[in-house]
Amino acid sequence: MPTVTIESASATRRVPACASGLLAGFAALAVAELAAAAVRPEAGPVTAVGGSVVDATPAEVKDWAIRQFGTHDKLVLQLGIVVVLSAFAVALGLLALRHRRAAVTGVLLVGATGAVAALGRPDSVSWTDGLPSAVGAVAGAALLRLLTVRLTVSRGGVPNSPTGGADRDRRGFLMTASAAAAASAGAGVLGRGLGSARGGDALASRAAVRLPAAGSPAASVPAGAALRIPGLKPFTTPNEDFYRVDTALVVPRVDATTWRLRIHGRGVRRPLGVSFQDLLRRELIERDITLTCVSNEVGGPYVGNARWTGVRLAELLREAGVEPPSRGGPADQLVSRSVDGMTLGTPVEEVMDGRDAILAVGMNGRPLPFDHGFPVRMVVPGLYGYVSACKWIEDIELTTFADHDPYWVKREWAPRAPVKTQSRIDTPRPFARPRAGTVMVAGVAWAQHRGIDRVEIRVDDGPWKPADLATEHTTDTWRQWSFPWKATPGSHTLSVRATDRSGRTQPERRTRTVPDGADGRHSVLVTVV
Ligand SMILES: Nc1nc2c(c(=O)[nH]1)N[C@H]1C(S)=C(S)[C@@H](COP(=O)(O)O)O[C@H]1N2
Ligand SMILES: [Mo]
Repeated sequence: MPTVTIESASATRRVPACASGLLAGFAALAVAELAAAAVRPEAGPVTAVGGSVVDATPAEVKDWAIRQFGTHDKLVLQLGIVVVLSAFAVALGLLALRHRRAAVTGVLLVGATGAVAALGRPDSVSWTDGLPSAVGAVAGAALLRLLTVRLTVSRGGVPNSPTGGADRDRRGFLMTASAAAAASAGAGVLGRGLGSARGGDALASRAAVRLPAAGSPAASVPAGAALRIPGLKPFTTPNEDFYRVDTALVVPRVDATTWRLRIHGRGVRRPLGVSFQDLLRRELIERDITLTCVSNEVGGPYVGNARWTGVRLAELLREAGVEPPSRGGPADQLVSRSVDGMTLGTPVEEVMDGRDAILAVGMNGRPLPFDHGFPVRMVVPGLYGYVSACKWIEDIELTTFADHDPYWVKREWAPRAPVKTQSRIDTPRPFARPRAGTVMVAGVAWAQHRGIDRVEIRVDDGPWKPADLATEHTTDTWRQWSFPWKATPGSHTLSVRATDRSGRTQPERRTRTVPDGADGRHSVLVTVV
């Protein structure tokens, strides 16, 4: 039964072929990771390809990903890339059975894609960023060749190891495969270790920061501004709980001792270069400001309130000779750029109109956490994060809206985006089952830099009734509210709406987050028992 023999022989070769492909892919990634640790952690293939995918993702899909996976979106993306790479690896392993040279070339091509992605990243500074993918691919290709030589069909159409040699071959394959797996694991672990050790200078520089007392401290939060109601988010968001939204697959670790910020561009009469120490030597201000993401859905979690310490951005701009457009300045857009190549565009007028636009060095009394922009970030009250809150900032260019589209504006988001008036019910939670009687409904409302004047609650289709507003701290912070509800048994929908100081009440109609923030009212369905 010669047919059966050949069939089963090829089946027994398919499993090791798949394994060879996977091992080659694993080795390629591990070696690339090790090389990236030496070159630049961000130049690793998964990070580089991931970054390119993030940049190419349409706003709709990105918002969907943020909704589905929240802050885990980046982990999901990287796992996705590893899954796709594994599928490629298996396919190439199988291909190697018949067309070994094509399969080896395939590995090199995948590596070339990684190298091109790494070199194309906005923060790529040198051709060496292409090395990790290239070196990894060469290692993977070599291993694939080595492992599949024994599996390859000889010219006669039967495996080139006749009976007797088969055992020896299997043993040889297993030994090579195990050695390769062990070496790859070692390279991967070593690479990761070296990669995090590289951030050592940044870690040490952050640990050494002593924030001087602010010359202009924040007003203390009035007792009546922070309600204590179970389930209501605290007035000041702890750093650990503060939402994080950015495109960084590897959080930049910037060494504050070598960090510098450049201010230059149109209408800048005296370009400035300032160090972290320069900033700390200036008068520091401390302000409570609520930051909101434009991707926050109605009722969503991407809003937080912190006490920011830093220098007045307008003051630095004036020292550089910048005039706002209303005083004849030629630049109407301030483009901030981060160390990872992100660009954000802020209206110069707003930054210089007297509001507390801050180059922040501190968050809730501590140096900025790495996740939130260490050593320095921008915060501008009243504007969504994507048009104001540049983290890991290193460059400020004065330009115009006509001349420059920053990152998000190139991707369907509006060039100008003041925060929309919003309110959220924190408690009861959706689908909660409170007992009949008085149920405390509570939440927050925000209209940064305008202020909240009224919050109202509606039960089902009943009339809007005023909620009790907590004391206003400043117009730049959110405002808590509560509403003692006489709950009767059954299913009920609680809705909230806020009115800001300009007299605008949140509209009923919901709009999408793209292009300039969601509109509409939050509601929660509960069953009173
Ligand atoms: N460098 C950099 N800065 C950035 C971003 C980014 O992707 N990269 N995202 C912006 C967006 S969309 C928001 S909402 C805020 C979020 O700041 P947080 O992560 O500290 O909450 O940072 C802004 N600054
Ligand atoms: Mo955002």
